[in-house]
Amino acid sequence: MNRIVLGHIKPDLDAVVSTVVYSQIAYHVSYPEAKPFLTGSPNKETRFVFDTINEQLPEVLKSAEGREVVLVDHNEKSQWLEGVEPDKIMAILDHHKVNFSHSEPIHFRVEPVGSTSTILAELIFEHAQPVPLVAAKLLISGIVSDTLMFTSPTTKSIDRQMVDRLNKIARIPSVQSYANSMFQAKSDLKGLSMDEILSDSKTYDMGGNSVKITVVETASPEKALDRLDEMREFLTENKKFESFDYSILFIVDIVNQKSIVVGISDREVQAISKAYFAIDDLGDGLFLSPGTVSRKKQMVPPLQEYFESK
Ligand SMILES: [Mn+2]
Repeated sequence: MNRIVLGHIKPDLDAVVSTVVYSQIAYHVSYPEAKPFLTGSPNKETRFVFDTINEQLPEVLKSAEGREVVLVDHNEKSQWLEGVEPDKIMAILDHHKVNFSHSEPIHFRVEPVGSTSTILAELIFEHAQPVPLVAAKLLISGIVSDTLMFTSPTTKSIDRQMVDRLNKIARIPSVQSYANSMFQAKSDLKGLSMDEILSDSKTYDMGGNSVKITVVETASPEKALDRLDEMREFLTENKKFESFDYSILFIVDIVNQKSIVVGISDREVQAISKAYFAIDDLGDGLFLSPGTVSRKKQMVPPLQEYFESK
């Protein structure tokens, strides 16, 4: 088959799960069939889940050139794999802000829910299709990962409902302790390069400034803080090299629901201290932001507002 299904670049677990499950169910839910590929190397959480479930990961694809594509867990061009062509996009399933237009009607389903895995689960149930055991386990993993076990403010009640329904098939004895092991796997930074540790970044235009927001989600912030100097150095070099105006790092403690915000130079420190309300200055360019876990809902809006009113 020439048609492929892809997640966003720097794929997270939800993106990978969505491509795999999509390829298994597309035909049964009247979507275009497609073969799954990875858009980059999988993170430790993703490896843990696929190892635990004993499912093979798709191969990494370097370019989508010449292929018809289905996009899952993203729609914006900045997130596409190299070589994706707009008029070869056949379908999109996503839960992010829409920044996409197309000259032809395509399969397009975007919902404000906690994960793309949630939407895939809905699709299967709507079509009254049986859920394969592996798909049920993968989808639970994707939902739990993106919603941080339902603690992220992006969580909707449908996310919990889908996990409950899927677990009638998957029969994971305790989804909470399964989630804890996923988060532990994600927090293990041993043997990872800075490029890998800091791979979860997105760049925004904020009042004419290019602002890069990098997120490290961890169940053990101390492991991340051990490598703080390296992180600062990497982000400083990266900012120079890619000429961003600002580069801000959030080390998110997903167990205790708080972030340590890292300013890599004076201008970032100033922006952080002015943009965020109720933030504790810990000194040395570090700030504590209680309750902050979601880039989309909590990190971006205050900064956006700050830069636009500046
Ligand atoms: Mn997602």
